[in-house]
Amino acid sequence: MTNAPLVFSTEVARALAGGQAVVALESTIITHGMPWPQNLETARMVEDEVRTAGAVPATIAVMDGAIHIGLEAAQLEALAQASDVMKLSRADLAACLALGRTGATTVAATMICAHLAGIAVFATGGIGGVHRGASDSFDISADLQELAQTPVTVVAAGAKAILDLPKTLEVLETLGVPVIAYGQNALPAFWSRDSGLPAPLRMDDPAAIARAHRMRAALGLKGGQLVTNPIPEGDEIERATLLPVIEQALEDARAAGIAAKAVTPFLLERIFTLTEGRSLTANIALVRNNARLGAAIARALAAG
Ligand code: PSU
Ligand code: MN
Repeated sequence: MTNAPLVFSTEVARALAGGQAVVALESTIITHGMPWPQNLETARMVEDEVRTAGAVPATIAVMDGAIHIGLEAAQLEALAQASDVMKLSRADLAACLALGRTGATTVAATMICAHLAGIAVFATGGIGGVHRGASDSFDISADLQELAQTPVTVVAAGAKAILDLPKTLEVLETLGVPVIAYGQNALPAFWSRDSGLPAPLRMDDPAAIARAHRMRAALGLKGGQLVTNPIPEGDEIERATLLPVIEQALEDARAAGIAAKAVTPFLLERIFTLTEGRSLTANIALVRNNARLGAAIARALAAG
């Protein structure tokens, strides 16, 4: 058991007590990844997607000195409109709680909280990774280290094309993190289905992903799995369309001197503007798609 200050929503508490399938959802995508009001609409749609697929959603955030596992409707709305929300990773989760501040959990922090709560599956949009120019900036997301040490299966649409994808794969391999493409050979690249890189592993069935999750535990292996789920065909933005936009956004970030935690939110916002909102539409579609796959994996795990 844990001494962590966890507060469960009624829906999630009941599901966990009954051994039902539960899917964790992050909150940084709400506070730092999407503009108001689409952030709230998306958060609600993603939760409903999980429910329709037969699992219970647990959106995770820090509020009022506690880690909330599952947010009530009013809490979700308050978070989506809040300003001065901390973007939490492993480094600042405890500090945010100690200070009584409001914090949104990134992939890394959501994995920590999900594991404390006994939730094994987590669906999101994209994970953080090795940033372009990391050999100078040393900017490598803490999400990668977390995947190496916390036993949660994370469903994402790949790493964002704003990152250095080959280096991200190399670091994941070094850290012993399985990177599984769902239903195809290629690693997906968030807004596009194909990064041009082969994924290290492929699985076509949620039950196989659940078996591999259990097998890692049986072998005593630390860490989670990264499942990369391609964005649905009708929703993707071709790589050729995105690459110049990404170059422009990176150039704007350099010119504005953006660093550290501000990089990813800045780039997402610039790409949203430069694609006249198309990137957001695609982002919403892929998160919903990941919620469905996460629910299927959670159901396979709950079925034993
Ligand atoms: N996926 C999205 N939008 C986001 C993120 C992921 O579709 O905003 C967030 C996640 O919370 C991820 C974080 O953990 O970006 C990575 O931030 P950084 O590069 O600073 O580690
Ligand atoms: Mn970073």
